[in-house]
Amino acid sequence: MEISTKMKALKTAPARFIEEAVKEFVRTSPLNRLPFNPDCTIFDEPLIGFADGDDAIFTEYKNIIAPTHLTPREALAKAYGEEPADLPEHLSVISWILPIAARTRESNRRETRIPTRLWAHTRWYGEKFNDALRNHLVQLLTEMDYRAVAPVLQPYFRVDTNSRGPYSNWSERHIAYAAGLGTFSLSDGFITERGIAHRCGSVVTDLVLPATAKKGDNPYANCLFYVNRSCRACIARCPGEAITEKGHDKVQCSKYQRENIGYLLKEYEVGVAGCGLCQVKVPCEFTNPAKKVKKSGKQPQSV
Ligand code: B12
Ligand code: SF4
Ligand code: SF4
Repeated sequence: MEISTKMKALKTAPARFIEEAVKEFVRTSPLNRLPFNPDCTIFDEPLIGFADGDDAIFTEYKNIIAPTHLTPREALAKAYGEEPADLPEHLSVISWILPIAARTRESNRRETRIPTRLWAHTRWYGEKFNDALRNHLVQLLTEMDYRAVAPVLQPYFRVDTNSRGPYSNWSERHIAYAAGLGTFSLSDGFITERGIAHRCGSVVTDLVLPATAKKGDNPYANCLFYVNRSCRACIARCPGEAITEKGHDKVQCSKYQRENIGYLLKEYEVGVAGCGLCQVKVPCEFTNPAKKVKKSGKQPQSV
C-alpha cells in the first residue's frame, strides 16, 4: 500500500488501521512459523488493546513494580532524546497478546518436568517474531511521521533483580493490563479472553487512539483462585514448587529453570527454553475461566 493510501486509512479509522496491521502481520509474516516445523504457526490471531499514555496507572506502577518502571511518556521521550513534558498532549500505548497455537500447548500438556521442543521454540523464535512485530509497527507509524517506540527494544530496557526476583523497567503484562486485555493470576501469568498461554508486546506512540475500557478494577478478576478459591491447578502443575496459595515465587521459578532446564538449550538449539508448565493443562490455558463462573450466576465466595 502507498504511504498516501495508508495515511488516509489511518486518519479515517486509526484503531481499525492499527488492529488490522497487527493481525495482518501475524497472519502473513514467515517469522510466525517455526523454522524446524514450517507448517507450524507459532501464534494464533492476536488480541489488541489501547491505553491512554497518561493513564494514572502508569505512575502507580512506580510503586507496584519499582520507581524505575517507565511511564509511556518517559519511554517515548527517552527514545527521542526529548523532555517528557515537550511531547504532544496525547500519547497512546498499543498492546497485543499473541495466543500460543494449540499444537504447542497440547504438546506441553503432556509434560510434567520440562518444556517440549515446540514450547521452547515458541519461547525462542516466538519472541523473535514478537520483536519483528514491534519493529513493524514502529516503522509503520514513523514512516507516517508519528513518533513510536517499542521500549523493550531500546538500549535503556533493563531487567533488574531484588529480593523478590527479577523485574524490568517495562513490564509487558502490566502494559496489557492498562490496555484492558486481562488480569494477573495466582501463577503470576496474565489471563486474557484467550487464556494465559501467550506472549505479549507493546509500542508507545503519539498517534491518538481510543483507550480500551478496562473490565473492572480488580487486577486478579480472571483467576478462579481469587474469584472463589475453586482452582489451584497451577500449583500442582509447577515442577519447581514455585507456586503456592501465597502466589508465585519468582526466585524459585528462575532457579528451577536455571538448574533443571538449562541442559535443554543445547538439545533444542535455543538461547532460552522457558518452562510454562503452569500455563497449560489448567482451566485458564486458552480461555478466561472466570467468565464461565460469572455466566453461570454463581456468586464468588470471599477470599
Ligand atoms: C523477568 C521475567 C521473568 C522472570 C520473572 C517473572 C515475573 N513474574 O515477573 C522469570 C524468569 C521467573 C520468568 C518466567 C516466565 N516467563 Co517471563 N518475563 C520476564 C520479563 C522479562 C519481565 C517481567 C517483569 O518486569 N515483571 C515485573 C514484576 C513486578 O511483575 P510481577 O511480579 O509479575 O507483578 C506482580 C505485581 O505487580 C502484582 N500486583 C500487585 N499489586 C498489583 C496492583 C495492580 C493494579 C496490578 C496491575 C498488579 C499488581 O501483579 C503481578 C502478578 O502477581 C517479561 C518481559 C517484559 N518485558 O515484560 C517476561 C514475561 C513476563 N514472561 C513471560 C513468560 C511466558 C514466562 C514463562 C511462562 C516462561 C516461558 N516462556 O515458558 C515463565 C512464567 C512464570 C510465571 N509463572 O509467571 C511472558 C508472560 C506471558 C503471560 N502469559 O503472562 C512475558 C510478558 C514475556 C512476553 N513478552 O510475553 N519471566
Ligand atoms: S490455574 Fe487456576 S488458580 Fe492457577 S492461574 Fe489459572 S485459574 Fe488461577
Ligand atoms: S512457575 Fe516457573 S517453574 Fe513453575 S511451572 Fe511455571 S514457569 Fe515452570
